[in-house]
Amino acid sequence: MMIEKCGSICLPHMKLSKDTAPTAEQELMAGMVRVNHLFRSALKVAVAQLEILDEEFSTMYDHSPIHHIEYRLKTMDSISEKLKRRGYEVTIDNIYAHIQDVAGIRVICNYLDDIYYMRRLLTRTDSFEIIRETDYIKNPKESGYRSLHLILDVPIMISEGTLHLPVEVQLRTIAMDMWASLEHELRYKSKRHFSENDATRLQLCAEAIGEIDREMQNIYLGEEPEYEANDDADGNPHTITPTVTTADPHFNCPDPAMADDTTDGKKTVSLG
Ligand code: 0O2
Repeated sequence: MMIEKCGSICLPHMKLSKDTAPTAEQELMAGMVRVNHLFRSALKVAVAQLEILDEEFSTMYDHSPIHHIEYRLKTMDSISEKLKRRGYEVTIDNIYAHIQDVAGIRVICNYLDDIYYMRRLLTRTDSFEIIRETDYIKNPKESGYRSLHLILDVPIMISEGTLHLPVEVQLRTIAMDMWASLEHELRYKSKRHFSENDATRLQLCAEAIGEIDREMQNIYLGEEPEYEANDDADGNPHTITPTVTTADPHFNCPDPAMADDTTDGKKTVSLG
């Protein structure tokens, strides 16, 4: 399932006078049309590749790592707001220099391992290089947020030649996606007051979801549970006891490259 969340803008829709020199504002608007077009193109290329993989798994194999894909172009208002929030002037150069999530894709995976499997598939050829990687699964954000964020370098072919643009890919499980979407709704969209207590409860929900993700993975792989139900001292069969203690309490990473990752989970690969 594909969900595109944003429409396009184009030059003919803008009232640019042919007789007078364009104002700075008109130049900015024309530049933004180009930004929109170029990042839309990069988004299409990356999404097309993901669709190809998704189709291959659905038609050729029993299991597809992809549950569904969503994608969006950041709105110009949102780009301007982010630049200002970071202390930059709203210029076309600053968009290219400082905003790496103009084009964004969310890949919702079935199981934890699928996330790292998709990462390997996306980056094992020369097509897409990882510019920046932040692993919020190994190192969740303070809010409890979990996802693997990749900024990919995506080449597009335009009339002037090949252009390389960043595309943000957020990889997460269905459960992580449920949490992120409801947390966002509660924190920013809901009219009710968002309290410190709400934040703490959401952190606990995120931890519980992390455990559920690991257990679902173990069930799928036919592995022993990390927890087992025991009778408690009074004979009530509700106590949950850990059966496995791993060095990494968050996730047993299947990718050797990831296992060698930096301790804070943030890996930056220079474009050179
Ligand atoms: P949208 O509409 O999803 O694009 P920034 O924090 O944006 O200044 P950076 O490096 O992009 O800088 O931040 P980060 O945290 O690595 O990634 C930002 C995106 O991750 C957000 O996008 C969200 O999609 C997601 N995200 C990060 N933290 C949380 C969180 O605590 N809760 C939820 N629900 N999502 C989170 P945008 O830009 O906010 O919006």
